[in-house]
Amino acid sequence: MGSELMNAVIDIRYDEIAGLVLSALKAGSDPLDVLGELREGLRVVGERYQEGEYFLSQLFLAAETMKNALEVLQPLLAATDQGESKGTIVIGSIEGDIHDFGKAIVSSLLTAEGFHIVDLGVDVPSVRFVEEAEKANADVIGISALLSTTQPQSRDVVQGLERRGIRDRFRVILGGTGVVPEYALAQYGVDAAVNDGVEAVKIISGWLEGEQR
Ligand code: B12
Repeated sequence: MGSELMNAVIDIRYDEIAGLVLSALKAGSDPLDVLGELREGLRVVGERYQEGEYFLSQLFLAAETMKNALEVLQPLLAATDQGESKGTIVIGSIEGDIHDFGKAIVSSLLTAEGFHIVDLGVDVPSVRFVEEAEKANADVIGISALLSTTQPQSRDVVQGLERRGIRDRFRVILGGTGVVPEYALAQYGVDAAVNDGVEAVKIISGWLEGEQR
């Protein structure tokens, strides 16, 4: 049996969700646990959509529900003392992909850890990741891709860096629900691949706090 928050997402209670998130937080729930429950709800919605039990309209309303929840939750995830930046991360959802909740969440978590985020938005061509990373003198390129059809484009980003002879200047991390880390590492030439934002923060912090390539 899932939690009330998870069920509220599954039942697409988009008008109640903000209040439920607020109550959970007021009752002392950790924002990351709240996020976990919301994600679990979305995972079930995705499954039901895949199995034909939910229609596309319900996928959209579930997204609306998540948006309402994030309005309350996201500022807490991003809370930071705004000290000195620990490094710059250029992030975006790759071309053909408009999923952006995961990108928004991981950006908030990284901001909270003291990283500077350059958000390129959604549907971003691979070449733009390369250009913007160079322009921002970034340390890390973060690619969000939730579709099995869009994930392979992370290879194009890596190859774009190689063609310009600047592969060594950047770490590349692919993220998104459905990303299979071992497969992505073997196939796309990225430095890391994750399907969890907290894990991503650990990896990036490890890279930028001392470790040298
Ligand atoms: C919400 C949603 C939508 C919304 C997106 C709204 C929005 N603004 O983001 C809408 C309705 C628009 C949508 C559309 C579609 N969707 Co959709 N969607 C989902 C759903 C239900 C939830 C995704 C989500 O937001 N999860 C919550 C976030 C917080 O979790 P997350 O993305 O995993 O992110 C975390 C980590 O992965 C990581 N992370 C994420 N990005 C990054 C990036 C970096 C750099 C790093 C380090 C980490 C990181 O950190 C995050 C925090 O922990 C998933 C189901 C699922 N299993 O998740 C399907 C799902 C992803 N969608 C799917 C599909 C098929 C589609 C459509 C093709 C449907 C259609 N026929 O039109 C379209 C494609 C649109 C497009 N071109 O992109 C499939 C993909 C199947 C596949 N393997 O390819 C899924 C898996 C559903 C399913 N089971 O069938 N979708």
